[in-house]
Amino acid sequence: MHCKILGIPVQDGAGRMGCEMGPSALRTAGLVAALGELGHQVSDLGTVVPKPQNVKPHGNPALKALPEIVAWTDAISEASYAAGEDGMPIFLGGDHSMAAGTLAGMARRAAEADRPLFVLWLDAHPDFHTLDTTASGNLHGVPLAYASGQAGFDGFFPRLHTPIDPTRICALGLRSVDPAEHTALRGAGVTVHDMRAIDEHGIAPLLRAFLERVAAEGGRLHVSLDVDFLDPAIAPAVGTTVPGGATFREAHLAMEMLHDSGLVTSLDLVELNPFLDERGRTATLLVDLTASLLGRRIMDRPTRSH
Ligand code: 5AB
Ligand code: MN
Ligand code: MN
Ligand code: MN
Repeated sequence: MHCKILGIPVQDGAGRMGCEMGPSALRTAGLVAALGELGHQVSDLGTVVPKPQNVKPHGNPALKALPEIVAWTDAISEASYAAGEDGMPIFLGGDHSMAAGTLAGMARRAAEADRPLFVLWLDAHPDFHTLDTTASGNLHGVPLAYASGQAGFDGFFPRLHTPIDPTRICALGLRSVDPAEHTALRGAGVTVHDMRAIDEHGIAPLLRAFLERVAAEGGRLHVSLDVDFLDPAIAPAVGTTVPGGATFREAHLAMEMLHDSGLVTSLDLVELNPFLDERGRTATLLVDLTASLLGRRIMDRPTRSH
């Protein structure tokens, strides 16, 4: 596999500063070496730079940094589209607003290859607000709604080449959903497995069912991993901690299953705030999870799980 690493140091979408240090922390924690040790070719494509542009004022007075995030989204869309020509792009965030661009770029790539794009959204939150419904105004809470073509972004965010079909999105690990997001997720037909579902069924059957669908439809799969998917006890370096997240083994198992599926074509690592970390442990955990997704395993397995 040719892994293409792209740094996206956006932090204006989050409520607090620090995510701009995320790409540096992930590189410092040894991401390139970890992937190299698994036999992958790794290219570091460097860092995305935002493309400033005129954005008209929006009616929602709560919105924060709209022109900045629009500038990032445009640049990220183009850069991720370019990176997605071949190999496996790994996007190092950066707050989750960057997924507006990575999803747009990967959806455009998939459409050109005549393949449906599926999204696995690993997060405590669905990030399914529109510019009109967000109460915090923090734009890391909107990328999934934007990329799946929900109303209200026209004339503000860059026009989508290919909106992602919301029924091809699976959100796993949710435990903080705002009322407007709840309504919108149900209306759009997003598959949601909240933490309760993981508690009741285990993460494996929920993920397996989704992966079987992706395979059956010949899809590509983009994985968006928000640090707050993980329990804050193992991943403290995030501004939006919510108790009751995925455990160390649940997260690794998900990554191991994703690897075995052979379906993953791109990955976001987002919301790491190194200013809040404890001696790099969250950055190190993210590197280890990425390694599991790219083939690191405890023991050889006689058969694939899919
Ligand atoms: B994250 C909240 N829904 O809109 C909002 O960390 C949280 O990228 C958004 O998932 C969390 O501010 C965004 C309350
Ligand atoms: Mn453009
Ligand atoms: Mn998120
Ligand atoms: Mn989140």
